[in-house]
Amino acid sequence: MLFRIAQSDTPASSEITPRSTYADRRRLMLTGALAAPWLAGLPARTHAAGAAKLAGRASPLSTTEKPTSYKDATSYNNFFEFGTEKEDPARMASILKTRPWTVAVEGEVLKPRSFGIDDLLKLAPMEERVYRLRCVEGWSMVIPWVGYPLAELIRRVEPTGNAKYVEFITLADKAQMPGLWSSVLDWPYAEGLRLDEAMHPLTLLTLGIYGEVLPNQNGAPVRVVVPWKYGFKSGKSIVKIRFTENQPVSSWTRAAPHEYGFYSNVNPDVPHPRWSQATERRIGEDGFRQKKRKTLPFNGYGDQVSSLYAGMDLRKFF
Ligand SMILES: Nc1nc2c(c(=O)[nH]1)N[C@H]1C(S)=C(S)[C@@H](COP(=O)(O)O)O[C@H]1N2
Ligand SMILES: [Mo]
Repeated sequence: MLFRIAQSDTPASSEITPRSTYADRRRLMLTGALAAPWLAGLPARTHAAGAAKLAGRASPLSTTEKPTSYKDATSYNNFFEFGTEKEDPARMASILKTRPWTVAVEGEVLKPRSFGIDDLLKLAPMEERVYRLRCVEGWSMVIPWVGYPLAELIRRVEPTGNAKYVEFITLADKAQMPGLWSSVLDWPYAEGLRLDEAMHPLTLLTLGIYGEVLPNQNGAPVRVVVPWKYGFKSGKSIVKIRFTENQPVSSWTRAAPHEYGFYSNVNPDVPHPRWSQATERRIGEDGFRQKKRKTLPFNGYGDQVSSLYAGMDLRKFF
């Protein structure tokens, strides 16, 4: 049984959201535009059966690129807690219990506290941010994420003057996550950002995609999305957010420090030791003669974020 989000919990601003046309336009043309339920003002039924709606107001920070299909975005995933194959999370993550759920916020903050998932759902007005996400493996997607800036949460816990970094710890429960029996990574999956990166308006505390609550395979019930960094920086199913003075060690850095640095900004000029990062494959465009896309510095978000790294040698701090 999937839960419903009570209307009264939903911020008013999210109720005036124009329904975005994430639909695969080609498919739309094939099935006939008039058949598209959202054009008739009816709820879209193209997604997960019974999934709760989670709307967000359209954001000027969204890309105008065509979103990846819902099917691809929810069936080609990295979520190693459920296995290392791309189709494992969609097959295995349905057993994850996402309620009740709490996120403990601790460390260098004046007001440490736990947020229940219902607290997080009404903490700030929901926005829809259509962002590119590029995996370090060399593929990318465009996904309409629903959430609000992580800065909204950070402001409420009041970081101390010692807080320089934010660490994200994600769920590690062997009873629900078969991938934890493998030692491919050190569990729990941990990631980190510098405080100013975490406070950046693009960094999204994410609770939904495509107008619905997050499917489990995409990191339910709450994850972060950091669009200018490789996908692994965007931890899923977060249970703890810790503010620290010292730079935390991420799971991927611990596993292979010369391959995955703390920053992991998308950078076509810094190849992964085992492959180039100059181009990428957009999921859904994998036709036989499909040309790869050029990878952009900071995944195309350079205008907004390059100032965070002024004066830094991004080859050294990869
Ligand atoms: N907890 C956890 N978070 C994770 C991962 C993971 O294995 N475990 N994989 C990361 C990687 S490598 C990528 S590319 C993105 C994929 O997000 P998506 O499946 O929603 O597209 O999630 C990231 N977050
Ligand atoms: Mo990734």
